[in-house]
Amino acid sequence: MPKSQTHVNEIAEIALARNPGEPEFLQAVYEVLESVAPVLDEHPEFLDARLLERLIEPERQIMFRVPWVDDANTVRVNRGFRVQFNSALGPYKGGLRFHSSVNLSIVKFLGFEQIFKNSLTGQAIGGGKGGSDFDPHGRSDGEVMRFCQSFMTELFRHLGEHTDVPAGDIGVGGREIGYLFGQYRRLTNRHESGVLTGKGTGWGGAEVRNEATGYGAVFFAERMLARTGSSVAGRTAIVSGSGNVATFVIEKLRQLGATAITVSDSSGYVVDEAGIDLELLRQIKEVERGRVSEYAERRPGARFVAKGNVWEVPADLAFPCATQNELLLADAQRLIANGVSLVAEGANMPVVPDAVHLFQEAGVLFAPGKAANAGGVAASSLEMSQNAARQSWTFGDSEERLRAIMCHVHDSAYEASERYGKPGDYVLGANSAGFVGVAEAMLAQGVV
Ligand code: NDP
Ligand code: 2IT
Repeated sequence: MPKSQTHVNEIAEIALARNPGEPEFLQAVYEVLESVAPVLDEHPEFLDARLLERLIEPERQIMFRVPWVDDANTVRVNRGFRVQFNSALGPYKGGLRFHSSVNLSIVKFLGFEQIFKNSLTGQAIGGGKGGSDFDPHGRSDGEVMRFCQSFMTELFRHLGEHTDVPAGDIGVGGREIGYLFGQYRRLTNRHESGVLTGKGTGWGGAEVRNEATGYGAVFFAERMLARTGSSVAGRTAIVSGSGNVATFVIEKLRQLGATAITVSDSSGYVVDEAGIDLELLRQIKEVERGRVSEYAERRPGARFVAKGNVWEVPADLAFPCATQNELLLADAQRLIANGVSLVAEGANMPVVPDAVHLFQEAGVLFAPGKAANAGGVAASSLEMSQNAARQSWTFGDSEERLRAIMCHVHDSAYEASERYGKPGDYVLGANSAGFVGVAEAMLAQGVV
């Protein structure tokens, strides 16, 4: 066995021994380890410096109590997390997730993915992630505000524009970022715009940050298709989720002449063959904070399928945009049988490893999340630049910069897939290109 492969196997064993009971984190680590042996063959200095062993160990992990009082005057206690994974390329950067399923394994998997994603963007941002097991569903604005204030009352001491810069993720959107920023400002007596991204455009937020993850995923898909002489125009798409990423995937697909026909949430999915009506969806999800089933009730011709999943619906393109491990092997078999030609991960790690392999064997174009959904964090980095320079750029200029970054991410991943012997394997390409960027920085900065 080549030395590189023996080393990778040793690192996999160390990961398992050090992180028992963390299946999502181990899944994310193994997926990267599967790609990096050819990089170590080319760069034995990475192996000698034991960079992989350092990479899988977060620089710092913070866990804290978040006490708050609900509307019925009952005391509630949640757990808060921030995993500051790697700062070789820049301040820790990555979102906050508020969802009942959040635990250390999930925050670590997300933080680990973020290192490679952020490296791929070419922006000066390190990797981190955080969140809480707080469930915002059904909570009043006042409850969400009090929770955010309590969360920030502990987290603020670990943040800073040059230290760690959170943003949104599942359950954390513009409303939550507003409350978090307000509390940070009160505690520090500093209007430090660059400490959080995803802010409102009237108070330091950047144009296109809100749209960026979804738009970026479609730009990435369009670039993949262009390589094969095709495009999204005239195609149908199935999209899972109905939050930030899903809605802006749908919007950009429509602008480019494709039709998205599904959305979902944790209770089921909606099919609307005429194309999802975004105005109605936003009214229900963002204004009323309701469920996708209400969309089907109000939209003639649409139907709601309780508990099913969108992968049952035939289409040309698939964009999983809800959560991790939401597309299983049987779903991949079904999609392939239905003739899907491209799958792009808007969410982080939504497709299980066996299903990824099956898509690749079947010749389906497959875009891994750490490349396809990098537009969100890339636009966050643009927001940090604007905050530092006390500027704000126009929507058109910002969207053009986002498109250019997604082309760069695509081309870096594609070129790395060629270099390491599997042209068009974007998993190999994204992992290896992302790894080389951060590994070179770590090597240059010594054993720290
Ligand atoms: P939102 O909170 O805006 O939306 C999440 C959507 O996914 C909701 O429709 C939600 O339905 C559904 N969902 C969440 N968890 C589950 C679950 N366990 N089972 C079924 N459905 C679920 O989040 P985002 O759109 O921001 O994030 C979606 C994905 O994209 C996540 O994987 C996130 O990490 C990733 N991502 C987000 C970025 C961003 O900028 N926001 C950037 C890059 C990646 P319900 O309301 O029923 O829970
Ligand atoms: O998964 C992700 O890349 C995000 N949730 C966005 C992170 C960010 O800092 O904008």
